[in-house]
Amino acid sequence: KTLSGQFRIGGMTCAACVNSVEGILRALPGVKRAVVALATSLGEVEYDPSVISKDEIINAIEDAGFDAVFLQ
Ligand code: 9UX
Repeated sequence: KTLSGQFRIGGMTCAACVNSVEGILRALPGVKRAVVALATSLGEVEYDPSVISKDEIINAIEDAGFDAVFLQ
């Protein structure tokens, strides 16, 4: 099973931030795909909910010093 989630990320001010957040997300177990856009501050992940939860994804981003809120 794969779910798709979109979230808004605060605190990204350059392209290296985007690469950093994408790298963090893609390294998480259960995350199959992650794309982050600097212009819109939006991220989209496809993940396996039996491996990782939305809260764990949010926490990983916040642990790296960014803000994150799931939209759906
Ligand atoms: Mo750019 Mo992001 O110099 O934390 S990497 S602002």
